[in-house]
Amino acid sequence: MRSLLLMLLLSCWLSPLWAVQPDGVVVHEAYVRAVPPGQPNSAAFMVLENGDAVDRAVVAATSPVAEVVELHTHREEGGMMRMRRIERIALPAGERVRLAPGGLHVMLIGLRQPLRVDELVALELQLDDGSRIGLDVPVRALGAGMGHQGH
Ligand SMILES: [Cu+2]
Repeated sequence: MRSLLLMLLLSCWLSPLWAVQPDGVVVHEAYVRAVPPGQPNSAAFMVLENGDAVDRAVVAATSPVAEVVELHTHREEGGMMRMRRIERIALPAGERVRLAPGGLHVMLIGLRQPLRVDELVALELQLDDGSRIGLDVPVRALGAGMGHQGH
């Protein structure tokens, strides 16, 4: 009986510690845009959820399917939406950041192979704390009008 009481006390005392333990960064709804053969570039989109209690950022990405992988956003310049390379994608503590066509994306430049629908593309994200997130991202077709023009 005494040990049971002790266990109950311990679990009550420990649970707040578990609650603050970081969940880290979790990736949801990741996909890579399918492109016709011969098209040099594509992009990966996803929702990044920072379950951590501290701000994080994606600082780099790599993939075996592209010569170069960059972090990009879109900015309006002179009435035109243009892609710009950025150094990092900020992931504020406890928030979700959506990478989507027309906004933030992971740019795949110089594709080494065609990207066919339903194939999986290996993609690794590097965070500012040095940790890496390895993903197998499915290739999806984007609807008309969602085009992401190459450089
Ligand atoms: Cu881009």
